[in-house]
Amino acid sequence: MQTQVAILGAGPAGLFLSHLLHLQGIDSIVIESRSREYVEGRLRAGVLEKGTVDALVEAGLGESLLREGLRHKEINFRFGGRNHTLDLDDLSGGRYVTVYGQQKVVKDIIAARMAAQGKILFETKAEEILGIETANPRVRIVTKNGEQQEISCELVAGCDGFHGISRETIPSSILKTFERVYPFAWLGILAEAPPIFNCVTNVYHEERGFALLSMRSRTLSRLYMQCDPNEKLEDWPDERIWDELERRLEGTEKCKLVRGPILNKGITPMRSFVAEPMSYRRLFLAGDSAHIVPPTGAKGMNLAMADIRVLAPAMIDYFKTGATRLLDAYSDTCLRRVWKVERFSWSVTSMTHNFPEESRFDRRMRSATLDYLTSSKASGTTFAENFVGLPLENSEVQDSERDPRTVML
Ligand code: RFL
Ligand code: PHB
Repeated sequence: MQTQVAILGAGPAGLFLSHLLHLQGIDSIVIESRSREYVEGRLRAGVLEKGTVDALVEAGLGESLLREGLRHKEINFRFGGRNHTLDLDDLSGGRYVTVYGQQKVVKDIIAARMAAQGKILFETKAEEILGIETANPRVRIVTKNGEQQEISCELVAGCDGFHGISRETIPSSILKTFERVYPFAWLGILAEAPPIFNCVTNVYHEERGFALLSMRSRTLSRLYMQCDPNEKLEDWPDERIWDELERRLEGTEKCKLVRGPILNKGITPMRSFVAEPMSYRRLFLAGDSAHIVPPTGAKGMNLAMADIRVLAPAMIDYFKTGATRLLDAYSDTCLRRVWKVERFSWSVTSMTHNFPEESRFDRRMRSATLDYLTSSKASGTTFAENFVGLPLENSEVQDSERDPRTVML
């Protein structure tokens, strides 16, 4: 098989890239180890930055998103047993976030790719990327029938998530990784129960720790709380989950969760991770293959889409003009913003989660930080600017600052 761009992974990053390339007449093949049903059903992110929504709409993918997405102009913090609301609209100059499930974004893009006869090879695993230092790299794949094949291409996009194979294709003498693993995980549920607040609510309880109340619709709640990373789902029968969520919500300002059937449960470990550089010769990493953020700031998918908003124009420029300037700058351009988003996600996590072996003093500091955040316009503005999404513009790196290891050939 032959194509212009081989894309590993049919998550939001890989799918969006293949769609944007197609709009400019550039051919790609997406290789995805899982089935279409699995990818479309995978429950994950839910909060989209305005820049992500605008990019999807501009690419003709906004029909359901604009109809079903819930616009949130506020965010709640509940601590000390009371709710405090940040007015994102006011603090960010009229910007907001949209609640729309990641699996719906994935479904929308797959539908558009299928309608355009796009090539997505489901249940096909990318095993190895070969010849990345030559003008014609190849991806060795194994189909669901166990058949081995090769895809030859001009460029490779590594959108295969944190556990994919792309990142390791970069020689170990060049690849640098930065990581922090947190001493807690998130237990997340999707429940058939109306949300009790009309915006995303971060809860901090000095003894019990973090909880998050979000939603997918007016009748579906998406709820999370910090738990021990070694706990298993079997340790958490439904009643225990509801009871624990309620404890974290207790306070002077009363609120009562509406309990309903739990449709989905999962435990997610929490880490911060960045790989540098994000490109090597003809390989370009995007999304979770290059960086992971803890989900507290709701940034992972947005960061993946932001990479593609830089990568797609760079690839298009290369195929249309032969110029490699934008591709050569890709890694540095993205990393500058990636580190700022890492900082935000790490700081919101630290501000709202209890860590083992900390003192009562440390926990009071956390409550004081939240109090400052929700009572100071300066602090609220900083949060809002990051939460609605930092801009992409002005981040292009000058030639003299560029990492020479990322240059294509
Ligand atoms: P994905 O979505 O992991 O897709 C990678 C795809 O690559 C496939 N793959 C391979 N295919 C072929 N051959 C191989 N060798 C392969 N190896 C892997 C995989 O099957 C998969 O389909 O990465 P992508 O596209 O970079 O997208 C990243 C996002 O999925 C992720 O960052 C977000 O879900 C993170 N996240 C959130 N992000 C937000 O922006 N807002 C949120 O509100 C938000 N909430 C969350 C989240 C993630 C969570 N979990 C479960 C980690 C909440 C949670 C609980
Ligand atoms: C979600 O709705 O899934 C969600 C909301 C806020 C977060 C993370 C996830 O920080």
